[in-house]
This record gives sequence, structure tokens and C-alpha cells, in this order.
Amino acid sequence: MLAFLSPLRRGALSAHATPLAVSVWPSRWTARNLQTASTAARGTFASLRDEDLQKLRQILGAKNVLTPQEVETEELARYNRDWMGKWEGRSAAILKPASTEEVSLVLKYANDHNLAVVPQGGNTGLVGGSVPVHDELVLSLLRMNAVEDLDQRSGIVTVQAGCVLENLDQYLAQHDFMVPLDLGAKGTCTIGGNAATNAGGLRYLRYGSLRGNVLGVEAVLADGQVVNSLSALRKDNTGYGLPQLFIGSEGTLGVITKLTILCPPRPKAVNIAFFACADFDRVQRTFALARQKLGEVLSAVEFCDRSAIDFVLKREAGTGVRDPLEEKHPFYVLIETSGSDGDHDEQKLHNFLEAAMGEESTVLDGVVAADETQARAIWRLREGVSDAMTTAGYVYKYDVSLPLPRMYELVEETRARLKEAGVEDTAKAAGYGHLGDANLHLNVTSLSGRDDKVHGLLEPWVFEWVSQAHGSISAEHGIGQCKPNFLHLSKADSAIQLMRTLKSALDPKGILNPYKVLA
Ligand code: FAD
Ligand code: 2HG
Ligand code: ZN
Repeated sequence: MLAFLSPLRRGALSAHATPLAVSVWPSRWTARNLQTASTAARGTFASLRDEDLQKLRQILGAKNVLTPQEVETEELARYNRDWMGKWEGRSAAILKPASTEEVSLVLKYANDHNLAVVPQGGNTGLVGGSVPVHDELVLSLLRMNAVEDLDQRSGIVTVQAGCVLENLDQYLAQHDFMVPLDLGAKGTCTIGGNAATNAGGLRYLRYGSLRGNVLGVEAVLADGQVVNSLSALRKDNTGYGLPQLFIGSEGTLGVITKLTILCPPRPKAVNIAFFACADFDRVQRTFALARQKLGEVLSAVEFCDRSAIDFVLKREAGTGVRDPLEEKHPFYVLIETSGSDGDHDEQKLHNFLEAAMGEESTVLDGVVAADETQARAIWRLREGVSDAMTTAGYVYKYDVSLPLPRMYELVEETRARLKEAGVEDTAKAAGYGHLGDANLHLNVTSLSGRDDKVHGLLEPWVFEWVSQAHGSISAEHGIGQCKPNFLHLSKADSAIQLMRTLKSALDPKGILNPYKVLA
């Protein structure tokens, strides 16, 4: 960590940072918050019968099959309700396999008997993809959580799908490697869920997409067939790239049971800095300058507006997380560098700061973390926004890619729209996200709970706005049950048609995660 960086102040952050991971299951669910049921009518799937239950218990062992009749409501809710408390299904049974073979037997049985199944990892998804819409069986991968192998030379790890991201990262840390992915839900989400959603996260700028880092996938198809595409090779052009089929497919094409991932060496020197900017133009210029001056050591560039920070400060009041800067500012940029040589990285950061605060004048104020506690507290300001805006009321979340210069326009226009409709006092909009990837998270929290008027103001307007700006209506969270009706705004009809062809080839009866992605 940097010891001192003139002319920035340092050390203003609390020494009592809270842990980063969203590892505690939230208890904020109320019926008031639940979304009206999905518009998708129940498919012509069979309903679970006693003899099905008996067979599933034979396969998995009695205690690994939970039914509503036998389990506490709250225990069941963990599988039936999404993390935000927006969508809730009524699963006929929760199934907990411990091996690929058990997944295969369960799916074969479900397919033969026309029972619909929702694959589930940590259930932290933000588009309702991980919970049943009606009475689908939930197939929880959480018991399949072992790290099977790590090649210490190449950094290629073989891991079961239900391994929690943070646990995998901690395992790799013991061997000086890291997962090329980090996100606020790391304490709960699973690596299989991450691959199934092609999660982006906080280090995408440096390490790129899981589509590049996942080398191989073992998956079970709807009919129980196990597809072994578990390559541990960096280069392999033997025909179609089958692992890619499953990455980002949100559980609709197969159940991922194992993965091989290329992991980078853990950086020895990490620096975190937090800057204030006067406007979004300067935010962009700070990013451009960071790329220029920090080059290969730049590992994350995130941003938040003041409204987002206010939500975090309110939520974290009393935990020790506080505003590290003396004055309030309209925008904040978080910059992380990671490298192998601390002196070299510090020099680069110093050069960047001189330019940003001197000749280029892109930042107004800032701090550089002096130790790991301060670094965590700075990260908390950014990672805490999602949770803070979710717990403050009923949240409408939009996760979009846009051309960088237009990214914040959407937030401004949203605010203007809410104001014009006279709801700006109760519907609060904030913009934050992965600046380095031009990925905006627009969150609108209705402080008084679910509000159909606000919903009507936001949708389809936001999606259409993004489409007209040549952006994507889902940068990283996926489509789930939330956005199938808007998919056409970001995908050509011909592409959607090919997706349907793939779906019916791999899952002809449509038992895997019905009502999701393709409606
Ligand atoms: P789940 O939520 O259980 O499932 C997600 C989808 O994947 C579902 O469609 C499910 O059917 C499918 N699925 C799960 N496991 C499997 C499997 N083994 N095989 C096949 N399909 C499967 N996302 C980002 O991209 N970037 C972020 O920065 C980010 N930050 C977040 C911060 C917070 C606080 C929260 C709550 C969420 C965040 N997310 C983020 C969203 C979420 O964490 C990711 O989508 C994550 O990858 C989901 O993993 P999971 O194990 O919880 O999957
Ligand atoms: C993040 O980057 C996550 O913090 C969550 O992707 C974003 O909750 C959201 O809208
Ligand atoms: Zn994100």
C-alpha cells in the first residue's frame, strides 16, 4: 500500500471497515415488495407426485429432498425467493445433488416425467433467473462445492459448480493465484452461477470475461446426458466451442457441474484510490488518463454518483464506513492498481495523480488507501450501493452497456422523467457501475415500496432508450424472467431464432429453467 501521496490527503477513512461479502441472507422480504407474478402461464409440465418424490429420494437420499410439507417456510424461501425479494415461486421440491452422476439421474428422471427444473447456485442473481416461476423443482448445486485440482504451474483450477466464489478465491490465495472475477456477492454466489450468468464484476477491465477465462465446462443436458468439455488447454480448436454454449445461458441449456478456469497470479502490490469529480465529463477524462498513465497495472475503474454514495452512507451508518472526503461532490471514481512490483506501481500512481490533480485537472479531491482496512472501506462504498438501494425501499434495477459519453445521460433523463411526473421525492435514482467497461447500473428506489406508477414510467422507456442509443439492455446480469419481453431490443430476430433452435436441440421438452431468457 502507498505510504504517502502528496498532495492528496490520506488516512481519513475509518479503521473499522465492514467485510465486503454479501454473505448474510437478507431478511427484507415482505409480500408488499413481491413483484406481481410473472405473466408467463404455467407450461404443460407434470406436477410432482408422491412416486416422483420417492424416486428422487432414492437418488439423492431423503434428507437432500426438501418439500413444502416438511420444511420451515423461511428455509424454503431461500430457494423460492430471489435476493431482492421481487420474485417468488412455489417449488414442489428442492433437490440437493452431491455429484454429477446424481444431477444426471435427477435430470433424466425429470425429463422422462416432464417435470420442470430450475438450476440454482447462490441465488444472488438480479433478474429472477434462479427462482421458480410456478412449481418447478429447484436443483441446488450448493453441495457440489469441492475444488478438485489446481495445476500450480499454469494456474488452471478444476472446481465443482457449487463452490462459493469467495471460498474458491481463498483457496487460490493459498497458492498465490486468484479468481479472475470479483463481485459484491462473492460470499454467497457460486462459480457455476457466475459462469451460467457470465458475470462481469469489478475486475473485468483487467481480466476480461469468463467467456475467455473458463477453459472447460462439464454440463448435464436436460435428458441427463453428461457433456464432458472439461478442457484444461488454453488453445483447443477442435470444432465448436461447446463450453461457450453454457456460459451465459442462465441454466436454460444445461446444468454446469464442473469448470476449469485459467487463474492469474495473485498481485503482490495493490493500491486503491478514491477521487471526486465535478461532472461526468471529468469522470471520463479521469478514466482516460488512468488508462494512459497506469497502463498494465490498472485493474479496476468504478464510478458512483453522490446519490449512490448517500444510500451507502445511510445504510452503513454506525458500521464505521464513512465519506473519506471532507466535502460532498457530484461524482466519485474508484481506481485500483494491481501489480508485482510495489515501487513501480506507486511511481505510476504518483504520475497519474500529478496529472489528474495538476495539468489535466480532472479530479477535485481524493484519498489513497494507506492499508488494507482503508482499501476495504473504500471498496465498501462502491460494492455496498446495490444492497443499500435494495434495502431502502423497492428497487428498479437496470444494468446496461452504453457508449461511454452517453452513459450518464440516461440517469439524468430518468431523474427528469421522475420529476416531471411529480414522484422525485419518493423515487430516487442513482447511477454507478463499471466505468472501465461502460457498464452503467441505474437503480431507482421507490422509498414507499412497490409503485406501479414508477414502474410504468421506467419500463419500457429505459430499455427503448438504451436500444436507441445502441447499448445493451443487459450488460452483465442476464435476462432471467425479468427481461425476456425486451430481448428483441438488443438482439436481432435472426439471433433470437438461432437461440430458440439451440434451446430446442438441447432441451426439446423445455424442462430447463422455463419462462426464462426466451419467453
Ligand atoms: P444464481 O443466482 O443461483 O443463478 C443465476 C442464474 O444462473 C440462474 O438463471 C440459474 O438458473 C443459473 N445457474 C446457477 N447455477 C447454475 C449451474 N450450476 N448450471 C446452470 N445454471 C446455473 N453480477 C455481475 O455480473 N456483476 C456484479 O458486479 C454483480 N454484483 C452483485 C452484487 C450483489 C450485492 C448481488 C446480490 C448480485 C450481484 N451480481 C453481479 C449478480 C449475481 O451475483 C451474479 O449473477 C452471479 O453470477 C450469480 O451467481 P449465483 O451462484 O448466485 O447464481
Ligand atoms: C454491482 O456492480 C452489481 O454492484 C449490482 O452488478 C448492481 O444492483 C445492481 O444494480
Ligand atoms: Zn455490476
